[in-house]
Amino acid sequence: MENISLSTNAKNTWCPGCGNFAILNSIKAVLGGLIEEGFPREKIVIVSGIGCHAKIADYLNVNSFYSLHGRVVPVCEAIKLANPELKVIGFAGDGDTYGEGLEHLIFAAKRNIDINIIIHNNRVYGLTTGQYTPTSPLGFKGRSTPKGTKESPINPLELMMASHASFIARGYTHGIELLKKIFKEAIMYKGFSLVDVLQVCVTFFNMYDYYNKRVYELKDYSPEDYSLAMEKIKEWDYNTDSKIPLGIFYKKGLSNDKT
Ligand SMILES: Cc1ncc(C[n+]2csc(CCOP(=O)(O)OP(=O)(O)O)c2C)c(N)n1
Ligand code: SF4
Ligand SMILES: [Mg+2]
Repeated sequence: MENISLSTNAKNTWCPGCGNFAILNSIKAVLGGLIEEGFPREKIVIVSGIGCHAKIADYLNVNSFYSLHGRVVPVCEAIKLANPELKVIGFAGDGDTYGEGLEHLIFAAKRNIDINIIIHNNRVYGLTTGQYTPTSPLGFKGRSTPKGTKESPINPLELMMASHASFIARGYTHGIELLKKIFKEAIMYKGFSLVDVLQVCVTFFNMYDYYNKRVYELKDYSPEDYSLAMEKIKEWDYNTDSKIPLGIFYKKGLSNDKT
């Protein structure tokens, strides 16, 4: 049996307390488990964008492709089309994929390409030091909006529902067990899967207190019901004080022919 270490020698430069550590540790556990069960490590490929999240490619010892800002999804699609046997996982930022490159996400969902996209949704541009993104709340004060943004955020999960995504989930970086469960199911799903992770950026948008008071896990819930999924996805619109459901909102029972 292979000695499964997915760590690398790269120096980690994320800020102490950054939610990206939870994503890294969860994915290491899930991929390590898959490899232990016999899935060939060489058939796993990860793709990252540009941003703090993207450094995950340096910290995970599997095949990886560091792409361009906003271009995680087309690179994942191209790899999958070139070799459908590969398991392709994209790690993207909220600025990276809900802003620049959003059209790729919509079409990958619509076409049901068999890739897994994980969004480190810290609702801010972390690497470039704190500008607003499509998921920053109304009034967000950052480097580019010192008086507060006048735009309301989008709910990316609602957008994914409207784009016919087959698998839609939300995780949170404070709660690694749930994150592992969601990642495993999304990675094993045959079809397009999107996991939006509320990833706290402690330096530019520390939302731990806000999230900790509101998050709850979906239980006794059927993810195959489109209307119910839409209702749950709309429960929190990224702006309000409502509760924030976590888990798998939607999962189509039968996926189409992917490629
Ligand atoms: C085409 C292009 N546009 C803009 C940039 C500058 N840029 C680098 S990272 C970044 C934002 C990163 O924010 P996000 O995707 O949310 O990732 P995070 O750092 O928060 O993980 C921007 C605008 C770039 N590198 N390339
Ligand atoms: S700036 Fe934010 S997202 Fe980037 S490493 Fe620091 S805490 Fe994490
Ligand atoms: Mg971001």
